[in-house]
Parts: sequence; C-alpha cells; structure tokens
Amino acid sequence: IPAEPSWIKEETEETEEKICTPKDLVGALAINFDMSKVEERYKEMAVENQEYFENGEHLPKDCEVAPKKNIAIIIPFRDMTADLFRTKQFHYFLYYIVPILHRQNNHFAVYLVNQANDGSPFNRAKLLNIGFDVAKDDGFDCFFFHDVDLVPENDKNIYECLDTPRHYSGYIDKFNYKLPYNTIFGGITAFTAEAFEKINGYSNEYWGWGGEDDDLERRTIGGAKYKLVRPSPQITRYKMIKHDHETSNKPNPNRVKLLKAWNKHNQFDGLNSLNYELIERNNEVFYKNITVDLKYEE
Ligand code: UD2
Ligand code: MN
Repeated sequence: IPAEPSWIKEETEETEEKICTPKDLVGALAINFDMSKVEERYKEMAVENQEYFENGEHLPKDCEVAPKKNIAIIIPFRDMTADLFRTKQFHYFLYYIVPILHRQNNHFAVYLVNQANDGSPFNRAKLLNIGFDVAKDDGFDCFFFHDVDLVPENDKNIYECLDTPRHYSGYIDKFNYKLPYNTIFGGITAFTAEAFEKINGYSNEYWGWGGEDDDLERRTIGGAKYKLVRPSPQITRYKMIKHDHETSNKPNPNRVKLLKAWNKHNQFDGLNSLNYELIERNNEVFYKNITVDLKYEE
C-alpha cells in the first residue's frame, strides 16, 4: 500500500483558515489558436511554469489544500493524425490552462489517458472512466472530464467540484455561446467522486463517435435526479479548436439504440464493470501520461 500523499490533509480547525484562494485573476483572456506557433508558445509556457509542478501535479502556495480541491482533469486521447493535430491541440490546451489554473491556486493534475492504437474504435467514455479510476486511486477527489480541444476564455471560470455535478462547456464560440440543445452534457463536466460513483460513471459500451455524453446526462439527471447545473454563461465561455472528425472515430451506429436503453444497462455497465489493462504510465512536467488497452471485443 503506497503511503498517503503529503497533500492529503485532515480537515482541522487550524487548516480551515488556510483555504486556498485564487491569486491575481485577470478576467477575460484573448485566446487564439495559430497552429504555426503552438510549439514555440508551449515551450515559453513550460519555461515560465515548470517550477510550480512536481510529479506532473501543480501544488498551491501559501495555503492548506481545501476539501474537494484536489482536481484531476481527465482528457480522453488518441492521436492517429499524420500531422499530430491532437497532440498540438493538447499543447494549446496546456499552454492556456496551466497559467489559468496556476492563478486559481489549487492542487491539480492533468491526466492524459491514451487509448492504445490496436485498431479498436475510439471510446471516449471508457477512457474517462479509467482516468477516474486511476486518479481516485492517486488521492484526487474532484474530477473534470475534459475534451482536449476546449479552452476557457476567462480565468474567473473557477475549476472546482460542488456536490451537484456540473456541465461546464455549455457556452462555446462554435455555437455562438448558446446551448445547441438544453440537455447537452458533452465537452466538459465536473463530478465529485461520490457523485460519479453514484451514477456508476459512464457507460463503457459506446465505441466510436457520439451518444456517450447524452447517456451520462440520462444517468445524472434522469437516474440520480441531480439538477442540470451549469456555471455562469457570461464567465464560463470556451473556445474550441476547429477540427474535422477522425476517420478512425466514425459515428457509432449503435448510439441511438444504446441511448434509448440507458436505464436498462446503467446499473451494470459503468465503473462496476470497468475492465482494462494499464500498459504504461509516466509523469511529464505538466501532466500524467497513461496508456491503456480497452479490451475491445468485436
Ligand atoms: C462532441 C462533444 C464531446 C463528445 C463527442 C462525441 C461537446 C463540446 N463535445 O465533440 O464531448 O461527446 O461529441 O463523442 O459537446 N479524441 C481524441 N482522438 C480522437 C477522437 C477524439 O483524442 O481520435 C478526444 C479528444 O479529447 C476530443 C474528444 O475525444 O476532444 C471528443 O471528440 P471530438 O472532439 O472529435 O468530438 P466533438 O467535437 O464532436
Ligand atoms: Mn471536439
């Protein structure tokens, strides 16, 4: 059994007054994705921020870690593009989010959960379940399920978990900062461990593009009866990196059927049936890199 990480602290009266608070927030930020500049910008960010990181984790300063502030940002990932476009998206993601979350002054780690290239269809939902499993084991208690191509436009968009799960990415430039439909739950969501376990996580059965996000909405709102909550539409705005869909991530032909039957499989398809193999893990400066075999069976 590994030793308790040093940042896990009992909540006592002494630590209570040292709750971590953001420092020097600036508000709205100019975000632009010039792909010819991404690597140069990423390097600049790295030089300026590496001192705040240890073992792929950002440590807050001048405070004790507050409860529910040990944040794991889980990114589902596979890059099969010839020009490493998803990797560039990830570098832009870090370039923008590291300084933002540094100012928010919390303990956080980004988990890049890589699906092994074994010819299986992409499975975003299962990758996110695995990220939860690993990060919870590492001691994290607040989970952001986060697409790689979304960047906050305002640093007052505070990353934290409340008891009620929240959908963060309702307001995206691509959709003119309007909800494309009321129950949308894709992109970014935030859950405590308790809430995510209560709904049994995502379904593991969505192979290919689409449906898994709506299935999560059904489990959270329809099943567990949480309210559908989103943080402020004025502040919680995102820019999305423009991209086409990978030919290796075709729309899942079963997605409509699976979604219709969500309440027939949510009890036994999810965290409690999660089956995978951890192939490799290592800590980079700004993130924790994990490669997994999803045990795809045709
Ligand atoms: C929408 C949802 C997304 C998900 C998806 C359907 C929003 C804002 N986004 O995104 O959350 O529900 O529909 O599955 O509602 N990825 C890779 N490699 C791949 C394919 C995907 O890394 O080959 C990852 C990456 O983190 C990406 C995410 O999966 O951001 C979602 O895939 P997408 O960006 O192609 O899907 P999109 O934009 O239609
Ligand atoms: Mn996308």
